[in-house]
Amino acid sequence: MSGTSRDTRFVSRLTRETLALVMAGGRGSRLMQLTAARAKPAVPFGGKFRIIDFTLSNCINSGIRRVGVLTQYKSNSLIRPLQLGWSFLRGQFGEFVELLPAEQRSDIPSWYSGTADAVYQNIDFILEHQPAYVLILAGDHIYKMDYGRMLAHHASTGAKLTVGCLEVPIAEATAFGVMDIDENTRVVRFDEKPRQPRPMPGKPGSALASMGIYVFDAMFLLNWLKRDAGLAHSSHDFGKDVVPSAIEDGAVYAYELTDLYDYTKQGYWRDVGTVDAYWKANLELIDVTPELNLYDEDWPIWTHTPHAPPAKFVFDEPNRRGCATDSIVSGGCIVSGAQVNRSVLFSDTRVDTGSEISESLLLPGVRVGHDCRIRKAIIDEGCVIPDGTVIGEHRERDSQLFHVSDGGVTLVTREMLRA
Ligand code: ADQ
Ligand code: ADP
Repeated sequence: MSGTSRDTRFVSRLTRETLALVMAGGRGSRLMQLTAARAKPAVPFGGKFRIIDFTLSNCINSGIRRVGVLTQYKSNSLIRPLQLGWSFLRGQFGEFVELLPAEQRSDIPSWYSGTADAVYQNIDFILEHQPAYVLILAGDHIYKMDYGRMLAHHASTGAKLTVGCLEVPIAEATAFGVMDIDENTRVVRFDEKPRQPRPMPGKPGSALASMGIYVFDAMFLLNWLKRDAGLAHSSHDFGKDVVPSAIEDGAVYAYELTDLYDYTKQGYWRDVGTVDAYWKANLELIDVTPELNLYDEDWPIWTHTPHAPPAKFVFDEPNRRGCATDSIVSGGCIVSGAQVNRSVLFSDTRVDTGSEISESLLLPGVRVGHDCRIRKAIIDEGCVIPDGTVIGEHRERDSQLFHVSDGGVTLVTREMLRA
């Protein structure tokens, strides 16, 4: 037992000496019109959360309480939710979640060119806090991860840089940084988005993919950022430039994502970067025992919760039950004489008499009129769907008015309804 408590203190020291930087500036263009007006990390997810809440909750739950959020594209969409939901760390104990908008770094006139440049332009922020370790994270993935374990791995291998990774199907690996590791988990090769990804030894169907998250020794990071900034041919990106060059120093190791409660299993992780993947990851939450459990009290997902009355289901005369089955229904929703099945109703949505909703996501504030039929759709924030609308039954007609994904999910936004 004494070994265990020593290990715990060893990890808590590491997390206390860590500064996390969450990169939240990418556009996420494959989410189509969902990111026309907001950054990908600000996209609503799971009924009441936003995508970035998962990364930030991982930090807090891991005991990392010094967090900077680097924003760029549509930073306004992140400012309000972060101020409202994440200002409970007020800095009294040196704990904070702080927004770092790109435009504040006025001595460098350009916008960030790559992820390494984004961090380089915030070098003063790192120097100010003097961390021993810098944890660089992406704000646009849905996952649960104890970063303490990754830090412990970093410290025990003697790494200068540790790359978080996971096993992915080889067919999907072209979208990732793909690495080879030796028996000590040292990275011996790293290819960013390779055309022909190399399989893992003995596992022809899988590749070891970078999660795009990194633990750096702070000094090592600062040196690399300065070196990379001076290279004219560099795109100043961690995956493209910094990691592949740094492995030549021999001090780059890999840490594989494990489940929070079962070390032998890979943990839950989803890139919700496409309309289909976003739709699917939301619907998976409805499963009886979903892989991503939002009800786990040991690993709570924090968010800004708007004041809203409880959800309400109304029996509308003469004979219409208002009900939702196999669904997630958030605060402020009213389902009146309508049938909702296998769907996620985000905060403050209304569905009126005679309407039928299935396999759909109604984002915050959506209003669905009466006698609508909506199937396999994502209805964006604030849309007002007129009475009698049918979505998801005539693909050709839907694609003229809305966006229909390869997987047949219809995305509807306010702009499309206005057109
Ligand atoms: P990509 O998925 O291409 O590859 P990238 O576009 O570099 O990721 O963005 C990484 C993260 O940084 C995202 O969260 C994005 O929002 C953010 N970001 C991008 N540019 C930014 C900027 N200028 N300012 C602030 N934030 C910014 C990366 C790695 C791969 C790895 C995948 C895993 O390069 O090796 O496999 O992530 O998804
Ligand atoms: P996707 O994964 O859908 O292609 P990303 O968020 O990964 O979208 O963006 C692709 C690249 O384009 C990233 O390197 C990102 O930083 C860059 N990018 C997107 N929007 C902007 C922006 N407004 N300013 C600067 N870079 C951007």
